[in-house]
Amino acid sequence: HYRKISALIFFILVVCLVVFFSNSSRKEGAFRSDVPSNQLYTVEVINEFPHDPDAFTQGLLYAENDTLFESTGMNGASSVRKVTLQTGKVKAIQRMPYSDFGEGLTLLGDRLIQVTWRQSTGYIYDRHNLSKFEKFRHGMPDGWGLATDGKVLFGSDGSSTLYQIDPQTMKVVKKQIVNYQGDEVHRLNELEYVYDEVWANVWMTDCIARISHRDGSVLGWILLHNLREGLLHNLKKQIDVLNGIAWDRDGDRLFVTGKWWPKLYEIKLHPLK
Ligand code: DDQ
Ligand code: CA
Repeated sequence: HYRKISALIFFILVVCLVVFFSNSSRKEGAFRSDVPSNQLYTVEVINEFPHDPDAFTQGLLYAENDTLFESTGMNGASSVRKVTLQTGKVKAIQRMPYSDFGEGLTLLGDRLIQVTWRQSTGYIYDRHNLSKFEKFRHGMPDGWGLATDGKVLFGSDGSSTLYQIDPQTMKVVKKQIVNYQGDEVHRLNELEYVYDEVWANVWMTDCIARISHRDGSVLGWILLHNLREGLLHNLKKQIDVLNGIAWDRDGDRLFVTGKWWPKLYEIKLHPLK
């Protein structure tokens, strides 16, 4: 009798596990095995630059003249900074109060716009001296990524929703569920507007999703696991996830880095053969 019950419990457990794993693989577009190869890209490293290994990178953007702006997170270590591409040197920094956890960052005209993690608030800074203009509330439950096409702000909150925010009122004007062939893509993190698409780091993966802001569909996946492998090779200090995409529109250069990564990479995409 006892043996029968334990066999039954074992059987139920196996069924649960099978259902759980088939469900999770169905939902996570990033891990499907039936992705057409013309939607997959690998990256070639064109250049390596130093990056502050104490920067818990949450937002990254290219301004001009080899200058990047970066937002960093962690309570007590959050900041907005202006960084020289070639040296990784911090040229100017605005530190945030301990209570603030810096997240996504974007540049619209002279205004550097940053969201914070859990307060549904953000800050606007003067791009020239990083002085604070104002604090605002955004309509997202959480603040993760931020980008702009020059007209609207694109925002993410760690879910599968891509938000569009009016930069004048800071109100959410549109929400889209990001999906890959109908399956939701969760944990959207740092964002960048590139080639009229919205690119998103998927949190805790070495993947970037190329999202259409027209309908939220994922057009392709960029696979960047080779960067982590390169970093782990000669590592002195702990690193965290891939995070931070920047695009130099005029020079058509792409940059990526990660949280506490000692390097920032200029990359080139190649379709997977
Ligand atoms: N996020 O960037 C993915 C939105 C948050 C990452 C936070 C990871 C570190 C947590 C440390 C907790 C300190 C409050
Ligand atoms: Ca970015």
